[in-house]
Amino acid sequence: MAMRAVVVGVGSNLGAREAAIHAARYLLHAREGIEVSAVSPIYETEPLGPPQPRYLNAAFRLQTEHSPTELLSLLLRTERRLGRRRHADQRWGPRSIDLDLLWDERGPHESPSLCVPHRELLKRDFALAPLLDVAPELVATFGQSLERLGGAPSRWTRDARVVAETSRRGFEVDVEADSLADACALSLASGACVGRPWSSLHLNVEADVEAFARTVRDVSKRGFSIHRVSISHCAKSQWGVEFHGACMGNARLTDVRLWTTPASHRQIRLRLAVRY
Ligand code: A4P
Ligand code: MG
Repeated sequence: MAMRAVVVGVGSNLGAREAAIHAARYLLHAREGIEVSAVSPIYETEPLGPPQPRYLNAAFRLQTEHSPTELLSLLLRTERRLGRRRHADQRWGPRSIDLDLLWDERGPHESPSLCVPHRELLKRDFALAPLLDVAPELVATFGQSLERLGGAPSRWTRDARVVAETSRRGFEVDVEADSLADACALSLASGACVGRPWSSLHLNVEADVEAFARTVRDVSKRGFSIHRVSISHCAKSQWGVEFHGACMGNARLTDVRLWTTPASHRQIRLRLAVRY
């Protein structure tokens, strides 16, 4: 199937919202057959629906060869990997990440599980504004609907509340990673994108530190360069892994530690320190 453009709407109002948006971008970009070609600004918006925290909303433009239904299952899987748990009784309730297929260059799609363009699109400024940022060719089609809703919501700025989510101890993203390399790259991507000194990641994967050291090579294939890796056996049968000198943009990874605890060898915790 030939590549075409689609736009995915992103929303988050629980946890480290901005990190979740960047992590979603990374996870989608890392899939075969998907390239994230544009990312809108991030808007902070008033919640629609029951009382709940404010949202961060954005949109990704993708070049993809996947069918709409394949894309929907990829989006749902990506939401699960970022800790989204659905509650059947909670329509429009708070969520760590929401990924909706807003628009498809190939035209409308209607099936029991998927409707594109998204059914609520024309009623939502928080979806329309970022959509038009990444698909300006749609201004003629959807611009008037956005004006009717009062225009674009005010641009998000790094306000105190957002900083509080991610400063001091850093932020946490709960991820089910397919591999440690994936988890590490993901953590780097989300940490480096938001410019925070620390990110920490809880993994539910079966792995040991030797396997981790081997997969570090895979991490470097994803655009990070790593110069030195060392593994040490810490007290109380805890393992530590450190590596130094990974780069992403102007970020310099200065320290990485990975450890398992004797109580739960399946729980692996990864903490990364990134300096700017
Ligand atoms: N589905 C059908 N069409 C689509 C599509 N185009 N994209 C089906 C994605 N999914 C689509 O999704 C339920 C099912 O919709 C999917 O499994 C798929 O088969 P969901 O995200 O679990 O649904 P939900 O959240 O319970 O309800 P709904 O109506 O989809 O919620 P929305 O539309 O996602 O809205 N306020 C602000 N400011 N910003 C927001 O982003 N988001 C919501 C949730 C509420 N309030 C908000 C925001
Ligand atoms: Mg949704």
